[in-house]
Amino acid sequence: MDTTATFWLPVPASTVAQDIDALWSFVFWISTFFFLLILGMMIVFAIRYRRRAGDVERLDKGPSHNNPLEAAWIIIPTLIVLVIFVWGFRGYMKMTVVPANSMEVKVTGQKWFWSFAYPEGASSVNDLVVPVDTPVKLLMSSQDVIHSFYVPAFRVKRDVLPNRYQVAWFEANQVGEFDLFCTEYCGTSHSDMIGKVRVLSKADYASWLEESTIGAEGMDPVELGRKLYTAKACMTCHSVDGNPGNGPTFKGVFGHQVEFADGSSLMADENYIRESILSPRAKIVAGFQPIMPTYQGLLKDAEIDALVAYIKSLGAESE
Ligand code: HEC
Ligand SMILES: [Cu+2]
Repeated sequence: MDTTATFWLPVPASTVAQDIDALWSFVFWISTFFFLLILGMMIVFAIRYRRRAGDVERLDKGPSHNNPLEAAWIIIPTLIVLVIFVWGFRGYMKMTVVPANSMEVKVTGQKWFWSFAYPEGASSVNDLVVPVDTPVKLLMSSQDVIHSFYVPAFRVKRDVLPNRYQVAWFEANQVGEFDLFCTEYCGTSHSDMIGKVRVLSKADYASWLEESTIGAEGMDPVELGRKLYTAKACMTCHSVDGNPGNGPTFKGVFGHQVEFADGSSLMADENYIRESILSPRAKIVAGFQPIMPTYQGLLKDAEIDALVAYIKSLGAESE
């Protein structure tokens, strides 16, 4: 089995990749062959049968048709497209029918990041972590606009829509890191939705899952908040080191006077943090765009408490 990238295609790192590549090569080389054949004949004929001096009276003397030749160019291409259809349809069925023993990961696309929820409550942002040699079913939906989930090495691509689930599956056949893209290039930052699929050995995956399972009872709220800060993608817009990003830094926010776009201001307390997470549009911090998505329905109460505790702890550190 060839598992390296070629000039044309990236590493075939999933169980369907070889099939798809073989069909792709078949179509590619058939097309190249006919392209060269037809173009070559056009050039040869144009030269050989060009109009020469004294040719005028020969114009009506050519053959009107040729039955064997016409039959050949109907039958041969029909057979070729039938082969492509049957081959392609089999591959399509294989890619569409999710194996019954698949492990399920919930994929959420939103402006502008991916988040993944695994069995046993683990979660991750932008990086999808999966075990090798295991069929993985992706149950995908979007919080806002259409996104498109694409892992070239797996030959898997699927649009991710709001208000309905889309399904895709793959089985990675080698350990490694593979690019993950959003290919819905109709908004400013889909092209920033770049991540990795990290394929781990089964043992490594099991320990990763254990480490990443959050919301464990009795966990220190600040510690839980720190994990949620990464797991729920707050870190894509908010830093904790004092530098503003797409959103204000969390450092020193708590207990400080926040200025809003409408000129009003308020001292940031627990309720303000909570409101900022659940209804980000209620008050817009001066100097920032209202781009924060609402986390209504995405965070449990205990998780909001933990985020508040974490942001509070950052306020204290800065003083
Ligand atoms: C897509 C970018 C983005 C993400 C993701 C995001 N935020 Fe925000 N957030 C913003 C922006 C921009 C503002 C300032 C504008 C506003 O008030 O809506 C903001 C404001 C805030 C504020 C008020 C800050 C202040 O200085 O007054 C809090 C608190 C906050 N976000 C918490 C969170 C938490 C917690 C998360 C993760 C669960 C999160 N945000 C995820 C963009 C984001
Ligand atoms: Cu996108």
